[in-house]
Amino acid sequence: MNQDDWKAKLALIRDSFLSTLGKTDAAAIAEFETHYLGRKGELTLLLRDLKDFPIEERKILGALGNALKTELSGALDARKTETGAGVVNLNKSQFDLTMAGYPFPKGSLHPLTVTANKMYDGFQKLGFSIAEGPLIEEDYFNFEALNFAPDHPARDMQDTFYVDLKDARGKDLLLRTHTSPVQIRTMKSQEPPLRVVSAGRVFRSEAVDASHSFAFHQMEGFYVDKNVTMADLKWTLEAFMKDLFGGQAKISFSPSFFPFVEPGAQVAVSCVFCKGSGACPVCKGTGWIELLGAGVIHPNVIKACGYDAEKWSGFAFGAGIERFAMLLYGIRDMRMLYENDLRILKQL
Ligand code: FA5
Repeated sequence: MNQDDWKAKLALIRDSFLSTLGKTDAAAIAEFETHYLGRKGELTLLLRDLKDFPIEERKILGALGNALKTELSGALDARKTETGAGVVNLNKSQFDLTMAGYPFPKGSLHPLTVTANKMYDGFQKLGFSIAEGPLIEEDYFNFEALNFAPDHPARDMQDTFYVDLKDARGKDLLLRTHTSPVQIRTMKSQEPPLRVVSAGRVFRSEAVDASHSFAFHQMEGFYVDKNVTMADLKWTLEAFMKDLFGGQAKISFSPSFFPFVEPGAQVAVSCVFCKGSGACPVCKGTGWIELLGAGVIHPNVIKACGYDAEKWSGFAFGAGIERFAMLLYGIRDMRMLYENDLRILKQL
């Protein structure tokens, strides 16, 4: 086929299309469309023949063919509107408009995410900003800069999962055992004063029970400024807990040891399940649920981050997010938070 033959065929298609379109009614319009514009329609096949023309001719003929396609599609749409083709008359249709619709199952945030968000909100109201840190961590950030000497027995407090890869200092990489390395990373990269919280997953080689997991979540918080004391820590945590749990929650501070704080404390909240009476397995008969460790940042940590320990001081805390979720949602067994049983999640 030469150029002229191709053009003549194009003109024929145009004439035939336009002269029959006006006579085509709504019932026949789909067939009409397939005949000319469908995958094996007349115009489509003619356009396909363009592949046999030299490139320069193909450009010119292709433009003509595409222009006709646009023209015919427009005319077809106008005819469809005119004849009412494709419009469903709901009053006369087979649809039962009184039938109830299908419910769409709605997704929602996981209770641990909701809890972390509530905790973030509480601390943001107190002027804290958010930071993040990696899950695979270096010994230096997870232990050494936090005042754990290489052979310090306190390293055994947190049974560590090691990764079979070395860091730049030649030490095995590890899965972070707590969120405290974020303190070091943030302090090393920013100047004080700092007020920061950071939530995320942590890992410990621990047996699983109703209140322990081997992969759980913590929220770290710390405040570094001039003259920060234990009193600031107590005030901040009490204000946060009152906001989160309401006025009725009682909070207890008891002395504790962490190498990176001095003094250190464990903070517990009165058990919501037995109302603090102690007659319950969740708090193991104590009436209190341990929520977090905290204390005044050890001067060695302040120094390890390059700050002047005479000038700057701070407090830090690390809270178990699962424990907060258990209290907020009345969950007696932490494992329920990981099983993702929709019957449970939908109730929360
Ligand atoms: C720490 O992890 C310290 N980094 C906290 C800290 C930060 C102290 C800053 C001082 C200054 P601890 O191991 O106690 O501390 O854990 C903190 C909280 O995590 C606990 O109070 C508890 O709420 C939660 N937690 C600890 N172990 C588990 C576990 N296996 N499963 C679930 N939650 C846990």
